[in-house]
Amino acid sequence: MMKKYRILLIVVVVIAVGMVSSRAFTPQEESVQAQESRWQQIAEERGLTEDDLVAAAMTYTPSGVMDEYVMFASGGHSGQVFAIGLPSMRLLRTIGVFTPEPWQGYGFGVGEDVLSGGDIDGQPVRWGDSHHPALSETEGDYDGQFLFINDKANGRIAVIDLRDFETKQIINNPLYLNDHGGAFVTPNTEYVIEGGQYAQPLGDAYAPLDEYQSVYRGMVTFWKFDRDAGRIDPAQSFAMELPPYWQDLCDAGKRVSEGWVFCNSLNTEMATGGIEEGNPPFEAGVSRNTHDFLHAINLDAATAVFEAGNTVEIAGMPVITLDTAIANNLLYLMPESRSPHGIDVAPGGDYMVVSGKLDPHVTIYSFQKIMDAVAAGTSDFDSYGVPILSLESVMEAQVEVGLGPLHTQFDGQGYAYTSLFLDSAVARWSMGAEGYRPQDGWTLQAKVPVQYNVGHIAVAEGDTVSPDGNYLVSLNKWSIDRFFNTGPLLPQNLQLVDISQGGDAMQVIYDLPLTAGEPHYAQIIKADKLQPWDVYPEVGWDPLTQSVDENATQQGEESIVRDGNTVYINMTAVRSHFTPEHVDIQAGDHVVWNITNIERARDATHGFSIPFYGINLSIEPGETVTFEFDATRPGVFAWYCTEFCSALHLEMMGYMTIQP
Ligand code: K7E
Ligand code: CUA
Repeated sequence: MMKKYRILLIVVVVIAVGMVSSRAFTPQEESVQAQESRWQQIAEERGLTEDDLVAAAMTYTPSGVMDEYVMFASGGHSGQVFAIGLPSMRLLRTIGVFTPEPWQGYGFGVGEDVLSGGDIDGQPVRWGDSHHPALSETEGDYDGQFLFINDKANGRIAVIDLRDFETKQIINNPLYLNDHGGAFVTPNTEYVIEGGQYAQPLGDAYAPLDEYQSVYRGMVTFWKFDRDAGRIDPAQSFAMELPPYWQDLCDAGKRVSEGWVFCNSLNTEMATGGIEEGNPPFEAGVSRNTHDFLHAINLDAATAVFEAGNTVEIAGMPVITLDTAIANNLLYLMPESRSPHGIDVAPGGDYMVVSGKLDPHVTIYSFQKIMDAVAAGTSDFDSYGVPILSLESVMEAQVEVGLGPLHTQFDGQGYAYTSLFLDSAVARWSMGAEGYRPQDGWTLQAKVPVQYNVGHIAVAEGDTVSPDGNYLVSLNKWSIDRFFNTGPLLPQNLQLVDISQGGDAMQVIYDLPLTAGEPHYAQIIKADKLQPWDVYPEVGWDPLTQSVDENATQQGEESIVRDGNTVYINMTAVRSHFTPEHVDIQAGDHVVWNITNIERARDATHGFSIPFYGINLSIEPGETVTFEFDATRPGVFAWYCTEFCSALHLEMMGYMTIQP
């Protein structure tokens, strides 16, 4: 398809140029020529190259045409998630996750049940650093049902239901106040993995920094996902204590390595900083050793240990202690290049790729060799007694890719792609193993410059058992000179790269500035795997339970009922009125207000806002919402619908009067 467009374009350009001849044209030919001339004229006026025209043709999506892929990008410290269409790179949807979001009415009257799930010791935390999104998987392939994402800043995990693209659950990890190695799912989404990052005493306890080696610990948590309930089930979840290295990213084994989990780490030096006390600063202290440790965790065996009750409880969370993990052969360490970043399991589950930020290579580990080394045993242990497998025994290959390698993804042609932060480039290299590209060996194939400072990359379905390839998105931290200057705070730049052609052909074909937090990582799913609802299945739908709320107000049943100081308002919304239109109450009343949008038409969303009381709702067709507040301030409050829903939308309002 893409190849066809490219050829077509070149043909059109050639024809247009060829038309500069003197023979007389029929009127039909003249009209075609006028069209083509216009096209060529624009290209000339704007100084577009042939590559530019190819890029335009690959990404331009005519009105009404749908995108082939949907990318879910984290919103960084905006605490949100973005759904972006590919190849058009159009922003399709913002999803409020850790942060109240007014357009969706999330956290302004409703949504508090979800947001408060992430409270920490009763303390509301209303922002997050949404970091690594993870689509739910079935047999290692995205199934389009759920999306998980971690909050790096506060150590939390959220669950988004992709039937309505809404956040259903936020769960706080009681062991830790930060995380990084999450969210990643096991191949059938039995577990959502949340690894820690900055070591601390487990259970959010206090200990001075000079007790770092004895009391501070790393951890990884395995949150059990209940697919039917669409929720993480904390009662079935457990964690594992790890040495106080800074576990960084994790990835679940798949296919041959299913049942194992891999986490890389930095700061095996166990540096605690303190430049003000004459210690090496963190950035030097954590990079003194030539190697850090890749962790291999036998999750299947760990689950058996958990189910046997061989855990201790810390802050309510069952934890497999480090000693238990060692005694049950659950944990192995392998050297990896210093200050590594990224651990990515290849589609076959047979190889693990680790980048060393300060090493121009990626290192490829063989799962079979790891298993052989485990079976052979080792006499090398770290200071906590965790067995260390030698690098020679588990390494398959190293490929020199460039400066500052971070993250790797895969395509369906046996290539791997690694982001190069310092080079501001993406490298394509061949995987020289059976099932990939044995004919090419483990070699660098090509690099494409990106603008600038790329962190993660995402290939279409590029971390599943069957990557699509075709497109790669480079999530760049800096945009510098790519866009009109809007002041010193600049957007991040997401660049779409065409990787459909093999060999050394890779081309940046679109730049998307995003102005909300740091869109840190993304996953790209084939659009037809998503089955979102057009409207809620039935009138009176509660999106939190994904079922009809029996207390929902149905048409003809609208009412205002007083019970002592509590006033129940049962309202419907339909173009272009709310029923009832008057609410007269007393100061001091407690108000329980239910509104059902009884529409069945697509896109017939109604908003609802009350001034002063901070109420702002988005009520989608079929949805019912209930919110409560105390009528503390008397006065006249005009509510109105905030969605321009019809010609008489302005009239879609009502009065709440509160008598002193
Ligand atoms: Cu996803 Cu640095 Cu947080 Cu890479 S990690 S950029
Ligand atoms: Cu409903 Cu405007």
